[in-house]
Amino acid sequence: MELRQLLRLYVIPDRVIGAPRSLLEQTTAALDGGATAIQLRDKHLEGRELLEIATAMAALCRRAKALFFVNDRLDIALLCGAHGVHLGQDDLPADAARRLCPPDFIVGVSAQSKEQARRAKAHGADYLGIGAVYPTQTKDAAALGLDGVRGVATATDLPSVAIGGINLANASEVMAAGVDGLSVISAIVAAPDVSAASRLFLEIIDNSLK
Ligand code: TZP
Ligand code: MG
Repeated sequence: MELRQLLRLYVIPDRVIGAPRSLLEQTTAALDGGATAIQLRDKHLEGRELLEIATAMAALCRRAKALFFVNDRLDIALLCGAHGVHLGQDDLPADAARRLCPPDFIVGVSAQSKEQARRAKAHGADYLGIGAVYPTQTKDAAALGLDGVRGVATATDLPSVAIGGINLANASEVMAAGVDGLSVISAIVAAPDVSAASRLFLEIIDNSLK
């Protein structure tokens, strides 16, 4: 499947927001519900434990034929057998990361503006994470709004996912802003039924792409 299609429902498990379920339980449930990509994003775990969890998450994703990404940590992404890494504006630049990666490794970059999107493409990024779309309690990030997302998404021809404050009620309007998929934390991992929530998101996303 093409990268664009594999980015349709990009779920980011979270130890705190998704508690009491573990990262692995959240991953399994999201994959059962049809998540097409999973990202390990944890700003607190040390390398050893992160590598152990990443390796287990990578195996679950491979079995489900979903993509697996590690946020920030290229070293962990390369070591655990992830499909790629996701880098923010303060992380390694994509072109530097590329020098350490095998050729088919996927490098995703966060972009909040057209300029950042164009630079990410020039540096060899494979896809963009665009956001925050809406204000969210999950991360202190400026909200771009739908017009802002549309501007960043159309600044390059890279596949893109939107992130930030996305829920079942606004999912279709976010898709209509021109992204290829949605990246979601709280509306999925804090839902009573993670699989059911994933399934509902995927249905909205697939309907938007028809
Ligand atoms: N980057 C921009 S907003 C955000 C990240 C990691 C958090 C998204 O979380 P939620 O709970 O889906 O709003
Ligand atoms: Mg980062």
